[in-house]
Amino acid sequence: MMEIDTRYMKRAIELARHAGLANTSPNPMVGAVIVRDGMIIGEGYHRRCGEGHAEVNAIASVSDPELLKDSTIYVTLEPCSHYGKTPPCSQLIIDKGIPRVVVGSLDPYEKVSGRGVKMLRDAGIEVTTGVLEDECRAVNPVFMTAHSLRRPWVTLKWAQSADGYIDRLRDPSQPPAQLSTPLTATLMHRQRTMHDAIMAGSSTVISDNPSLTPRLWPGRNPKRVIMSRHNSIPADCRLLTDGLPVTVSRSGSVAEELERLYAEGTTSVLVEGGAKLLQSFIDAGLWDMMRVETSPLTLGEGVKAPKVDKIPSQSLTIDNNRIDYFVRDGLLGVKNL
Ligand code: AOF
Ligand code: ZN
Repeated sequence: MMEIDTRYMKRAIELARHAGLANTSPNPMVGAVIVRDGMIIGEGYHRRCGEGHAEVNAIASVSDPELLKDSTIYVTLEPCSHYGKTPPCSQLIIDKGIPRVVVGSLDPYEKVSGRGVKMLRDAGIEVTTGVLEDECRAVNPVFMTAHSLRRPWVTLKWAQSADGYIDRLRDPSQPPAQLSTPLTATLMHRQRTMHDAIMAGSSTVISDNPSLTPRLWPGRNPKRVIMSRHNSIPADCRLLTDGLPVTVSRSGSVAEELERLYAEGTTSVLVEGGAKLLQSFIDAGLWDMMRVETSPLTLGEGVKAPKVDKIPSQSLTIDNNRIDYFVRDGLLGVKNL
């Protein structure tokens, strides 16, 4: 049985990944497969936040509902037990008379967290848990991290010169030093679409006048957050005048701001600078991934890049820029980011 369960769970994981994080977030990517008599009779995955869960789509794909009464459903994540944007999948499984459920990983989200499995078992359904558990968790490092630590996943991102500066010394009338390339900038915009929120400090807003939108990549606009405890932001800056939502936060510490963001349902935040704000996340140990892009250009003097202890990174080179990905110690599923 074990080997067979593993085979179908692998397929469910494949389906889960079809969706793409930018489409499902803040929800997880989830896949489901329905098997009867050694044959797959239904498949589905969660396509987009707010739409049907994986189980709903898999069940809907089965040609004859009678077949469900003698089938097994494989799901990468514990079926939900709560009324969220959609009704509980565990209830649907019970109503459809599916006699066996195989679950990859439990759901750390507090409204579900074990209750889905309990609801199924209480209804007399045979439930097997923990099949390819690590692989299933690794599909959703952001969702798993956010709900286990009860704070959003934090990505820190900056570009620096070969001699370690993120910008030259200049006044706001001059443009920022151009350290990324057109291609790496486009990829950064893709990263933006994969986060629920983008954050910058007030000094960066004053000096760079950024938009913080993913305009070079199709997809959603994440929430925009400016950390501004002391400074006032120029009323005519892009963030305040482009008509898109923006929050100016007066939180006293980055931990306090993460708490506020998690409470409003934000599961990931991309921190784009400046150096002081990035350093405060590093010093507090509140980060999961850092993406550091190093250009071959030298600036000679300027604003120093944040300091990172020597930890291993995975690197790649695009154009002539090296991009290092640092990952928090103990983080799960990182190879899949
Ligand atoms: C999903 N897709 O396939 C599964 C999920 O607000 P709702 O109703 O969409 O519920 C979202 C929660 O449901 C999510 O945080 C997770 O705990 C659970 N399972 N979610 O988006 C799915 N199975
Ligand atoms: Zn569900």
